[in-house]
Parts: sequence; C-alpha cells; structure tokens
Amino acid sequence: MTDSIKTICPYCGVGCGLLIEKGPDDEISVKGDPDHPANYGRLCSKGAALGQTMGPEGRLLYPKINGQRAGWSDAIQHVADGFAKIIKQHGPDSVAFYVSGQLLTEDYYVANKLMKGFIGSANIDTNSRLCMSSTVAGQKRAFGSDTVPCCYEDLEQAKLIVLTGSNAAWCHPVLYQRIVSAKKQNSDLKVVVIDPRRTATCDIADLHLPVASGSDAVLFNGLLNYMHENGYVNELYLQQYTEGFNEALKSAQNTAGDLENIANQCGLDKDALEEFYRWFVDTERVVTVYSQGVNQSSSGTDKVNAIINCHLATGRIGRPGMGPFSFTGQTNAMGGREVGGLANQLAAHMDIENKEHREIVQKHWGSPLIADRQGLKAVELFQSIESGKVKAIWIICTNPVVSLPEADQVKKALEKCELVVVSECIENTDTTPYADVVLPAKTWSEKDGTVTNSERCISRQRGFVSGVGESRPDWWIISSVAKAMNFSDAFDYSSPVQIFKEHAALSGVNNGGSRDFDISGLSLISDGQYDDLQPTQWPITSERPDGQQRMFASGRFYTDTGKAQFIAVSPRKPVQPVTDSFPFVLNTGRSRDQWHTMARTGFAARLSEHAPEPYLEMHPNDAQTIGVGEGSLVSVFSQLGEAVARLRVDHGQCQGSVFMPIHWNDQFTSLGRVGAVVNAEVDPVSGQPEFKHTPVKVVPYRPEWHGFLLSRRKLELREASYWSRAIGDGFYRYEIAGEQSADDWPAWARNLLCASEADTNWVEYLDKGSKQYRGVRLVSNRVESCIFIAPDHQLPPRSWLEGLFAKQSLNDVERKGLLTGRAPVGQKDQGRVICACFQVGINTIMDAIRTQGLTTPEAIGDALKAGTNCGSCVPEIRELLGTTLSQKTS
Ligand SMILES: Nc1nc2c(c(=O)[nH]1)N[C@H]1C(S)=C(S)[C@@H](COP(=O)(O)OP(=O)(O)OC[C@H]3O[C@@H](n4cnc5c(=O)[nH]c(N)nc54)[C@H](O)[C@@H]3O)O[C@H]1N2
Ligand SMILES: Nc1nc2c(c(=O)[nH]1)N[C@H]1C(S)=C(S)[C@@H](COP(=O)(O)OP(=O)(O)OC[C@H]3O[C@@H](n4cnc5c(=O)[nH]c(N)nc54)[C@H](O)[C@@H]3O)O[C@H]1N2
Ligand code: SF4
Ligand SMILES: [Mo]
Repeated sequence: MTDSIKTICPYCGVGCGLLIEKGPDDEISVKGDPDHPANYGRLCSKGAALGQTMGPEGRLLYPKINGQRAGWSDAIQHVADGFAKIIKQHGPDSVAFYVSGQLLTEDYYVANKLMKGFIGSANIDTNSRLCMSSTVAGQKRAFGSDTVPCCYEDLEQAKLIVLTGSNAAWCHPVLYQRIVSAKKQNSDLKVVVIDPRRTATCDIADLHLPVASGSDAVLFNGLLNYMHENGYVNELYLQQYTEGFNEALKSAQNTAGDLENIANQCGLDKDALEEFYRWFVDTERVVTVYSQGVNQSSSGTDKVNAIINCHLATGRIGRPGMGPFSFTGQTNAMGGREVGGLANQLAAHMDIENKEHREIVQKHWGSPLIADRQGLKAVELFQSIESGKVKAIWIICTNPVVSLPEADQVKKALEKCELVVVSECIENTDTTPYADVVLPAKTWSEKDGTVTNSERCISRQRGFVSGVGESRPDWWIISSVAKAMNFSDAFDYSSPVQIFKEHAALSGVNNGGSRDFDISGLSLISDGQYDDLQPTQWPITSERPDGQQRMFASGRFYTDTGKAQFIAVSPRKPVQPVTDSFPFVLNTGRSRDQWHTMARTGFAARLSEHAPEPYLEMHPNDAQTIGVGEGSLVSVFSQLGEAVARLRVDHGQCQGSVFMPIHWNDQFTSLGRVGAVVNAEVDPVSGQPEFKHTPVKVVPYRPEWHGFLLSRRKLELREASYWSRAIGDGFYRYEIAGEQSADDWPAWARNLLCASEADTNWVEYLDKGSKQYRGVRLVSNRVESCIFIAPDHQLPPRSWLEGLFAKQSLNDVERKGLLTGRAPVGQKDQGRVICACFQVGINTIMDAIRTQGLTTPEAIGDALKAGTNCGSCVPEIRELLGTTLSQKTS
C-alpha cells in the first residue's frame, strides 16, 4: 500500500504542487501533482530532487543557549525574558524580528502579530525586502494595493511575452516550461528577453535586448513615448480608469529623446529596440514578466512603475493574456505580504499609517498597543543593530550573514547585539555562530500550513514526516515566546488552522470590496476543510468561494479615486558608478540547481554537479585583458570586501560586467560569500538593495598549486588557502589551492587523508620537476579518497574518478588508471553532468551529437533522455549542439 500526500514545493514562487508517495519501507518519492494548476505535473530539477534533501545531515536537533543544550521551556523563557528586559529598558523599538518569505502564512502571521500588536513596534522586516519590495511599492503606487493582476494562464494566452530582469529558465523553470510549450502550440507567440546577460532564458527569445545595467526605466519610458507619438495610447481607458498620464508622459519625453538616443542610453542597437517597441504596440496580448533585474536596484520602484505605465497606457491589464506580471521569488513571498510581514505594512494588506486600519487590526487581535509608524527596513535594521539602537534581534528562516548586502557589516552588527536569537533547521549556517540562542525549527515535509504563489493561489503545504530531534513548527515557537511574555490569550493556538481562520477573518473585517486582499470566504472552514483545501486564487469571499483568476478587469482600482495612477519616472543611474579602480559591474543572481544559501540543495548530490564551485562569469575580451583564462581562480574586490571564484569565460556576458551567483558561503567554500562584496545602496522608496550593480575589480588569484580531492569523509581543509566543497554520490568533492611547496605535499596529503607512508592502501606519485602530485587511498579495494595536485588548474577531469566511488571493488584496469585520473581504454568518462534529472554528462552528449549525427535537442532527448524531464538543461544542450556542429563544419 502506498499513501499519497499532496503538498507544495518549498522553493520558488511558482508554487508547484507535489505528490508525495511513501513506499512500503517508508522511502519517499516526490512527483509533480498533475492536478495542481501551477505545474500540472511538471517539476524542475530542484523540485524533482527534493527526496534527496530530507536526510538528517546537518540538522539542528535541540535548542541551545550560549552553545549549551537547553530544554524548550528554558529556551523559550530565556528569549521572552531577554526581549522583555530590553523592551522595558529601551522601549519597543529597541527590538526587532527579521523573518522570511519561506515561512508559512501561519508562522508569519503570528510573528507579525506579536511584534506589531503586542510588543508595539513595526520592527519586523523580512528577506522579501531584498526580493520583492520594489514591486510591492510600485504596485501600491499604481493600483493603491499590492496586487498581482495576472495569472499563469495569461502566459499561454499572450501573443507577446516580455521577460525583463528575469532568468525564468533557471529561476521559475516550470513557468518557463509553460512558455516553451505555449510557443510550440502557438507559433505566433513571440518572446523578448531584456537582460544584460545572454541567459538560458534567451534560448526561446525571438529577440534578446542586452540592456545596459540599470537602464530599464529609460527603455520603458521610451516605450511610453513611442506609444504616444505613434498613436497607440488607449485614450478611452486613460480617461475612464487612470490618472496622471500627462505627467508621466512629460517625464518620459524629458528622458527619452529619439530612438537613437534611447538606444544609446540603454546600450542597445537602435533597430532591435525599435523592433521591440513595434511588437509591443502592435500586440494587444502582452505580458511583461519582471523579476530581480528590475526590483534589485536603487531605482527598482520607478522601474516597476515605468513598466506598469506602459500597460496602463494601452489598457492592457486585467484581461486574458495581458498585464505586468511580477514573478515572485520564494514559495511564500506573497503570503508574507498578505499578513503584512514587511516593516511598512500592517496586516491583511492594511496600512500602518491608516488609523481606521489600525483600529480594525487592533480590535481583531485584542492587542494592548499597536505600532503606528513604519519600522526599520532590512538594511537599515542591521545598520541600527550595529549602531546600538536595536539591541535584540530574532532571525527566523533566513541567513542574513550570507544574503544581505555589505554582509561583513552584518557580522559586526550581530557580534555587538545584546541578544541574537536564530530559529533554524540547520545547525551550522554562517549566521548561527552569532546566536545567543538557537531554536530548532521543523521545515518542509515536517510542517503544516499554507503558502501563496505568484498568481495569488493559496495552497496547503502538508507535513508527511515527523521531523528530527526536538524541532518544532515556527508558529508554535513564536506563540510560545508570546505566551511567556504574558500575551497568553492572544497566542493560545494549538494548530495552524486556528491561525489561518483568524487571518482569513481579519481580511474580511470592514472590507466589502474596499481592499484587494479578502479571503473571508475561508474564515469559517472546519479543520477537515482546511486539511483538504484546494489551490485557490484570492480574493476568496462568500460571493466568490472559488476565487478569482485576474484582477482589475472592471477597471476599478484600490486608490482613493478608484483610478490607477501613472507615476512620472525620471530614470536614475545606479548609485555607484564604475571607476578606474573598480572598472567592472558586478551582477549577482542565481544558478540553475542551487537554492539561496544552499541550506537544502547543497546536501543533494544531484544538484551539486551542475556547478560544484562558486564561479564568476566574464566576457572573453575582459578575461584576456586581465590575463585570466577559463578555469583559473580569480579574486573579486569591491570597496567592501573580497570573494574568490572559478572563472567561466562566457560570450553571454557583456563586456565590463561580471556575474557571480549568490549561493556559496562559508559552509561550502573558503571565500565565496558574494554578499561581502556587494554594496548596500537601496531604493529610496522600497528600501530594496542594488544587488545587480556593484563596482568591482577582478584580479587573478595565483596560488602556488591547484588541486582537487575526493573523499568519502568530510574533511577540514584549514591549510588550503582556497577550498570549496560539493557533495557527490558517496563522496565529497573538494576543489583546492594552496601555498605549500612540492616538498611538503606528500606529508600534508597523507595526514589529511589518514594514510601513513607504510600504508599498503596508499599509492602516490610525485614529480617535483613538473610539480605534479597524486595520491589514492584504497580500503578493501574501494577508493576511500584521492588527491591530485598540479602547478596550475590543468588537472584531470573529475567525473571518471567520481564514478569509481559507486563501485564496491575496483578491477585491475581501474586500479591502474587511478593515478592517471583518466578512464582506461574501453571505459567511458561521461564528463560534467548537464542533465541533472537523468545524470547525463557533457561527453556523452557531445559523443552522441558527433557519432549519431544528432542536430536538435529533441533528437538528443530521444537518444539519451537528456532534457526530457524538467527541461532546464535544454538551453545548455542547444549550446553544445551549436559548438559541436560549428566545429564540425569549420
Ligand atoms: N535556481 C534557483 N531559482 C530560484 C532561486 C534560487 O535561489 N535558485 N531563488 C528564487 C528567488 S527568492 C527569487 S527572488 C527569484 C529571482 O529570479 P530572477 O530575478 O529571474 O533571478 P536573478 O538571477 O536574481 O536575476 C535575473 C536576471 O536579472 C538580470 N539583470 C541584472 N541587471 C539587470 C538590469 O539592469 N536590467 C535587466 N533587465 N536585467 C538585469 C541578471 O543578469 C539576471 O539574469 O528566483 C527564485 N528561483
Ligand atoms: N548579492 C545578492 N544577494 C541576494 C540576492 C541577490 O540576487 N544577490 N537575492 C536576495 C533574495 S531575492 C533573497 S529571497 C534572499 C534569500 O536569502 P536567505 O533567506 O538568507 O536564504 P535561504 O538560504 O533561503 O535562508 C533560509 C534559511 O532558513 C532555514 N530554514 C528552512 N526552512 C525553515 C523553516 O521552516 N523554519 C526556519 N526557522 N528556518 C528554516 C534554512 O536552513 C536557511 O538557513 O537573498 C537575497 N540576497
Ligand atoms: S519551479 Fe521548481 S523550484 Fe519552483 S516551485 Fe516548481 S519545482 Fe519548485
Ligand atoms: Mo527572492
């Protein structure tokens, strides 16, 4: 018998439904839920590998106070007393919570309620500040509410999809796959990608505009102007449903100038720009998808409004196949906004500065006092901790020492802070060493609640395993602290459904259509109905119990006048310009198979192969100028700090710009935390940091030697000046570099790998002349570990050796091949894994292209299965086809 449980993926804002099946031996299989309207059965590589991330490795098992194990009641009391004491001495604004879009709505609701309604401060902010706050601010300015107007089906119904600042192929892969399928069904559908980099998303682009970093507002102002000049503005819509067009147009005219001028400002080819404008004005059904390339900017809010302006000007909003569509980042980024988890919100999309709203919320909560002004936004919050203004911080479900800009300042701030509490499910993160108290949280697969995805769809996340050690759900931990602070009546919850119903009821109080967020239709549901809750898009009211796909069809908005607002946008350049000393723009973002600070994905072998190390992408001409080549190590410096990464030479980068992923941190590498380099300039309206633009210099990192090491045991590599660790199938892979001379290598390697000189299990080879060293340790004829050192990064490939770790015993040929590191004749080395789902390597794909004459990704899929599951690797397969076929013909 197998049980089947429906739940939601814990990662991105697509919010894919999962079907969990437990086999007879409790082994878990994770599949896409064919009935969920976000994914209809599809999953990406991360979702499909969830089963591999559920092990107990690294989990935080019990509460600790000052590093010592403590019982729950002591830990709760300690936190409550600590907060109460500081509040008593210094007032409510001397404490803060820093929470996360990965909390469930119920967790988030109680955290916000405790801070804003009982402690009486609005000092609760969230990692959504780093993620979507410019969208929140832009939507509020335009619509009077933080409303995403579109739904996923619009992607299938559109005739033109513009993706700006979105690498959906890697970051919202299932929505990207929906666009791929829509394009196959509908040959008229055009896709435009606006991104300074040529990303995997460009694989389906009819047009890629490699816009200069930070210039989107110019581009969309130019479009508004173009619409006006060429008679495409929808006058009727403007008159009936909007305000402020003339001012917005004036600003657009001031900045834009003629097409040539706009193209110059955006670093684009004039004809390509005009083509985009023409497609936009000629196509009624346009969806503009935008994400962090727009939001994470010191003028992110204005950019969001510049985009929305163009949709309003043509009345392209609220109808099928059209609208501005923010793809949200985290699984519950939207739910966090709904409960008011940002420092400038209240609850249920109500406003902190609005007296009537405060009264509604205070009455509903039965709270003694309610915050009446905005709290500190993430970046200023941590600055206020450093300055001593904020003296206690509770960090829940986020890893700020990695993910905030100017991340070393965050370390300093936490060091100084009187009381740091961290609720985590992982024992060692870059943030936990700064905690006075750590509290073990249950996580995905263990906890219950609800989440809201990018299209306003609320789904149930359901637990199906009991959780490790003494971990508890976040709502329970927060409520327990609230009770210990003497707020028992208001936090006397025994299950998430109670919290959900209170939240749903609040959204309906005095609403009657005056506020967008209304889920009062769910306020009276039974426990059973909550358990069975089907994915539904809000608003959900008694009149509309099945929710609503799109918003604003009626042309009525939530502003005071009921009309949508045009916002006059005067484009600004990124705050810090490049200089002679820091000549490159550092752009940061995501890699295909890793999630954020790798707290979950870093434990899955299948997800670690695609990019086993921190890397920096750079245009070949730039690489040549600074004298570095593919595979060498480089240091990236800003005025703030340094990171070290492996160089990937990439024609897709524009010259003068480099890209580094955000994932690596001190748990996985020696110096790869890019947050330490990134500046903390923020958008003045939203407070969102400018993560996509930091001036840096890049210099070669030249160690004495380079190497790699594979080992069944996890190792401490203190003596390597550079190291990075990735998990493999039965082994750990370390890329290393160091300063010791060749004379010292054997002793160092043996010591590290527990081999003695006389050990018959140990085979080694040293050539001092060419500075090559290799050592392999076999135990019972299985590889236990191996190390390869050379004067530069030209080392044997890792993949064949890695494959040997899966073998119970080695044959003679394999043993002989060991020290060469290469597959002996007759054995294949599949090379770096390209398709994570079916584990198909680069060499296998290239071989198939050459020997079988394959010319399309589909043909490769038929032959090798590569790319036929989640599809995330298809862009790379197409690139391989391109290079292999061009080599053949040249
Ligand atoms: N694999 C994976 N997927 C994820 C995540 C993850 O960690 N890993 N995280 C999730 C989260 S929380 C988020 S917020 C989303 C983010 O999803 P995305 O926003 O799609 O991802 P990013 O890589 O941050 O940035 C998107 C693109 O913006 C481009 N960009 C930089 N500067 C500019 C500019 O000035 N203009 C324009 N137009 N583009 C620019 C970058 O080159 C980059 O390709 O991803 C979600 N999905
Ligand atoms: N340079 C640069 N920096 C960025 C970005 C960028 O593009 N460039 N993007 C920003 C964006 S958009 C985002 S969203 C952030 C993300 O940054 P973070 O939020 O810091 O990243 P995560 O790794 O998701 O952190 C979540 C933590 O919560 C823990 N956790 C998981 N589940 C639970 C749970 O149920 N309860 C509790 N209590 N803990 C749990 C995990 O172990 C992990 O340590 O990074 C931001 N930082
Ligand atoms: S696209 Fe991938 S990461 Fe995002 S929700 Fe779906 S399966 Fe999860
Ligand atoms: Mo995010």
